[in-house]
Amino acid sequence: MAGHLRLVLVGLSGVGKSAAGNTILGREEFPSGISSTSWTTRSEERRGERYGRLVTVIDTPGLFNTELSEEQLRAELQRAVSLCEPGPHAFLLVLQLGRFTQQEKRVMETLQELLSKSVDQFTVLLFTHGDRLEDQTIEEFISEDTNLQELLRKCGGRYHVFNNKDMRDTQQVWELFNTVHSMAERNQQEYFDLQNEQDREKRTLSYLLRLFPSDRFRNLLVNIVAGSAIGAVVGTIIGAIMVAAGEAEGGAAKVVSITAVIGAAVGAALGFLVSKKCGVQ
Ligand SMILES: Nc1nc2c(ncn2[C@@H]2O[C@H](COP(=O)(O)OP(=O)(O)OP(=O)(O)O)[C@@H](O)[C@H]2O)c(=O)[nH]1
Ligand SMILES: [Mg+2]
Repeated sequence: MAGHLRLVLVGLSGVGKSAAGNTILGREEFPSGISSTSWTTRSEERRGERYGRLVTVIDTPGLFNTELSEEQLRAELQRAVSLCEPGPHAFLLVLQLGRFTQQEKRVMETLQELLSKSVDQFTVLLFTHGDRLEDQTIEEFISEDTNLQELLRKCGGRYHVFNNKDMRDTQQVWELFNTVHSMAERNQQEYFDLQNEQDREKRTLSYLLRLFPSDRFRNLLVNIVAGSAIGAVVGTIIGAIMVAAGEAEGGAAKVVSITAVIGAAVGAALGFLVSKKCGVQ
């Protein structure tokens, strides 16, 4: 990974994204606090030098933010990505240590809808309020919530804990950088390229559409499915009658099962014709 590290902070409102950005940069760059004036409503870029390397940090507005519409939020997130051209090495999905809410359960899906499916491959969970842990370990905290474990699994098991009230603790920043570094090495691409990801998704969609090109082909598929369903019902009935008849005669199981299979096939063919005639499609 080249010298310049690029990180985008994302997450719900008020979880400590801006505070985490300040911890990473080692100084108060982003307004952070509980007053409404410190709410982040636009993506902001700040740069600094840490451990001899250039670091760009992008702070973003909170997801499910009541101040912004979904479209405004999408635009701000996409702008965040473009603020760190050619693309971020990592999205730091900030969660505060505490209850894992319904909104947090949906946070990854929301990010994927707003940006791209592949966001999870570039995401590290960043827990703030590390000072709340007290005697508990982060592993114990995670083990108590299956939803949180699920989210963590989606992010390749990558996580870190920050105590933003102790900015002198530079070890926490160093460890985060190491995780981002090894993630970038393991990913096929070193950084998230939004244009590339969106193009790839479009290509997959057009490939699928090409697989089902014409209305005729789609109608044929529907007729086959409808026909098979009708055939299966008819075949089962014929089979059941034959089995009952076979038992009454005391055997001939082979003949009975062959007849049942033929019954199903005839039923399927009939079903197909009937569904076509009746204009299922
Ligand atoms: N004790 C403690 N407080 C923290 C920690 N991280 C953040 N806070 C506090 O949490 C509050 C919200 O932090 P912000 O950084 O403004 O949160 P945000 O996610 O940027 O909020 P929005 O921009 O509104 O989405 C502030 O009062 C911070 O001081 C932490 O690790 N420990
Ligand atoms: Mg903020």
